[in-house]
Amino acid sequence: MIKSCATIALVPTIKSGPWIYWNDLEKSMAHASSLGFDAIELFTASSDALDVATTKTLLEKYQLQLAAVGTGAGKVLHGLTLTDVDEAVRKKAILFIENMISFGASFNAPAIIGSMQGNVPVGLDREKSLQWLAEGLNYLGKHAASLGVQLIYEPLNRYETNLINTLSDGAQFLKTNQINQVGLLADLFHMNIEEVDIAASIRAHADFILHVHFADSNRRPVGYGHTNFNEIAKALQEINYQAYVSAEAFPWPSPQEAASKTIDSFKQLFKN
Ligand code: LER
Ligand code: MN
Repeated sequence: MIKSCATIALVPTIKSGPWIYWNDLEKSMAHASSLGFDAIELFTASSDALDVATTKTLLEKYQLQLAAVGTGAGKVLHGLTLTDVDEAVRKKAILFIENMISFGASFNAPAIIGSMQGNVPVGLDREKSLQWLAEGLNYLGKHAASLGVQLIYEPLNRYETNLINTLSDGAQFLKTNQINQVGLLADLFHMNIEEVDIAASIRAHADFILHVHFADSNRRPVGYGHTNFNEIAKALQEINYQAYVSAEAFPWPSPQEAASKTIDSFKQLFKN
């Protein structure tokens, strides 16, 4: 069964971005739970931003799963990426993500590597950046596997990275570099910009997709843009996708209405 999820941003210094709920963990969980969401996805400042035992108690109280943890704060707050030209920065990026993987593993939740992949800097050989990315993902994938969790790599649109923008390039990259313990994230907002046919790409890369970010063409909640979701939902059902569609969308027009629109669209599309 495909499961519903809403994102919660818990980094007070970050004031805007594509997350449904903001800053108050318990209030956000109570609201998501009251709407019938299956899970939450967390965006935290670091691996020790939340106490594991307290978070487990809240998940239990509100009958929610932790679907995934984002690692992007490593870049936004500290400028860390896996492809920085400075080896010391790459090492710090790996450690940041490694700790985040361990935090997620306490809940059996995978970590997501999106913006922490970085970019090929102007003037640098693209192959060098891809080699650093492969080394980082390989090492981190093994760490995740040793803790019994998946690791999720996310192709982003061209305005956020010049490394890998499509599921096809992502799958090819993982195969070529024999990065066997890492799968892909299908973010429907990025895919709306980069893919020729979103549903066809989902079908073609079924074996790689571990997580879906659920947002409309304009990154508003599903139903507030012009993406045609019927074909996409059909494709996810056809490939027997069993994980989360997680609303990583702007809190528009408000967090509560964004959550509500998301769950209505989810129910309509997946009828479960
Ligand atoms: C960033 O645009 C994004 O989609 C995130 O999930 C990656 O950190
Ligand atoms: Mn995303």
